[in-house]
Amino acid sequence: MKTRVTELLGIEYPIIQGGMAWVATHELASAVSNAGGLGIIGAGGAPASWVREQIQAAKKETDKPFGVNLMLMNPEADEIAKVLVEEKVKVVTTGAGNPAKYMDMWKAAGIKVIPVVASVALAKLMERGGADAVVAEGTESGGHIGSQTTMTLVPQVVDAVSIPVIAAGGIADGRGFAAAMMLGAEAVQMGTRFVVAEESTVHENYKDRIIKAKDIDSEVTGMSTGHPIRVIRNKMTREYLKLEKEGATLDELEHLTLGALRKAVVEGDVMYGSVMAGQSAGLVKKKETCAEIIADVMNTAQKLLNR
Ligand code: TUI
Repeated sequence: MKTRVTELLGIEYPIIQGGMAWVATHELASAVSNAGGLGIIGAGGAPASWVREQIQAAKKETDKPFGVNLMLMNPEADEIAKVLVEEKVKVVTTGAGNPAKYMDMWKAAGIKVIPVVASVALAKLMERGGADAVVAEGTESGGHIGSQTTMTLVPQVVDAVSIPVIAAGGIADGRGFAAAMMLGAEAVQMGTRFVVAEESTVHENYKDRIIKAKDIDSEVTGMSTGHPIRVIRNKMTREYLKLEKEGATLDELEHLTLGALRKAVVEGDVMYGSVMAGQSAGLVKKKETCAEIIADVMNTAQKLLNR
């Protein structure tokens, strides 16, 4: 399928893998790129040296384009922004902030810049700043989220900018893909479904928890801290939400979540860890290779769109 996004990125299918902290390693990114989508390495909160190693490993595993997501709250964000230029990364997505201060440097290096936005205002600002496309991410997504739903955000961003829009949040199959196209998107970004991919290196307990998840199993922590994070409900979230309701301090809340994502992804502690996932977890039913996931999404979508 050809869209402005496949042309821009030089990929076969308009499917981008979310740049998930701790989850989106070079193994997952190169598998998605080799399957014809755009794989993304997620810098998350990792040091710049780790990001460089991941990029170098991915280059050995694929000759197709791949990208890196810079999570802008990373304390080494400035350094990572430079590593992306030095390593000649082709595509950068950003999350959890405004990447304006890096835009000129990245554009001068010929990098395709695709900020993730959760509002029309930021989408317009990013277009003015030289972004090549935007990911419009709805509140159905996992991890750090905005408040608009995908259904309402995507068409409003499409109307507000001329650059291509990539839809994210709640999309995990060909039906979601087709719906996103109807809203005016020219590609989709999927995270949760790729967490469960065979090539994903996350702990099996994490994958099993997503596969087991029902529609209502996610909730949002951190509303009061200004950093709302969607995760699968467990002992940690119950404790967190109780403390949040009782007016706990930022310090107390942070103590509970500190290292919690690592605990879930690496140690497989899905009771006390932070099991970030989108509302689409209820749609994810089995472990498959990235190639099988992409083929399934595209087959269903093509049938629906050609009707
Ligand atoms: O970034 C994400 N999702 C993430 S990042 C992450 S790691 C993390 N861990 C602990 C605390 C915070 C983050 C887990 N999941 N998605 C992209 C995204 N960006 N969604 C929403 C936004 C966003 C929100 C506010 C982008 C910009 C923004 O404000 C811009 C401004 O003006 O500062």
